[in-house]
Amino acid sequence: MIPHSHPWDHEAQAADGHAHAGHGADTLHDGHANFAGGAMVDHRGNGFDPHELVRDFDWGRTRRLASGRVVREWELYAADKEIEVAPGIRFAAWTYNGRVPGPTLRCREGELLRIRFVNASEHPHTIHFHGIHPAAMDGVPGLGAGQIEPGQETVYEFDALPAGLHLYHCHVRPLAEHIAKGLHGAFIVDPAEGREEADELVLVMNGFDTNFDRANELYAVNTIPFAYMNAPIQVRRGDLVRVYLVNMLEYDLVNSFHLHGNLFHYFPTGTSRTPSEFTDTVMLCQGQRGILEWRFAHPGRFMFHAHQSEFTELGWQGFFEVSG
Ligand SMILES: [Cu+2]
Repeated sequence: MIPHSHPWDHEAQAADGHAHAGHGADTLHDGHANFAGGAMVDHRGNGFDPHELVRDFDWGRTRRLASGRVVREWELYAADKEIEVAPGIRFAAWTYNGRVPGPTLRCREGELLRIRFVNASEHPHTIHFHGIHPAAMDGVPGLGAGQIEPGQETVYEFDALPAGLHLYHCHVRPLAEHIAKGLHGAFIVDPAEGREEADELVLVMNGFDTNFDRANELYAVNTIPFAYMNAPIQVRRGDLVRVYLVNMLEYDLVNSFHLHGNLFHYFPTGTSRTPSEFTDTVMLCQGQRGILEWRFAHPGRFMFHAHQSEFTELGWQGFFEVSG
């Protein structure tokens, strides 16, 4: 259990919460907020690493029908899995494909999508996708295949529509528990004409209720608190950075994303090619998502974090390290 007087270092963050360059390789003991004593989560033991999944897009397998249409297929399985969400803190997660968040499913507008879902968990689950599809493919108990019992499987099939940034999650009750235990992921439908070449990143905002009081003790992007403080996300000055940002946080009404030293163009749900805002902070309810685009004008380290300071201090913060 995590005590509410959490074990990591607030003062360090206050003293060193600014972007600066030339820090060298020692990212563990340079005074940034982190777990006490520089302790680390065992990513290998978890079987997934936030530094890899930030750029991991799962395009599935494709084949072409006689009509010329592309069918894109994935296999997802639900599995119960204990993961380490803070040093020494084990959390009984429910996962898609053994990771939290689940794979970032990516496809092109207009393709036919087929997702085989196998429930290898001890609890009933579904996959509910956001997007446009028939009711029977909605992944909700009582509709179509409904709730998928342990050991059972189903296939969700629908058109990739509309272009934009969407998400998927389990829709079995109690819903908050099924989402918060880890059954959530990003779902990207690229526009038919594509998007401008960019350094693309996926950031799924989540958190963990480690003592089952229906409030989070830990906050993060891509599951592991402080992961991108320990090892910043590497980007290059002048490159177009495109972030696919999804809020899956349970138990708190809102979440937010704030970027230091820059502003970004914001495309809510990624459905329009015209940004709604040029800003440095956006606020999202659960299920809200958007695409952020910007270029770093200066080298060095730039923080990004929730602009709810409580979330920041409980783990939802990171660095971009800009080279060149
Ligand atoms: Cu579920």
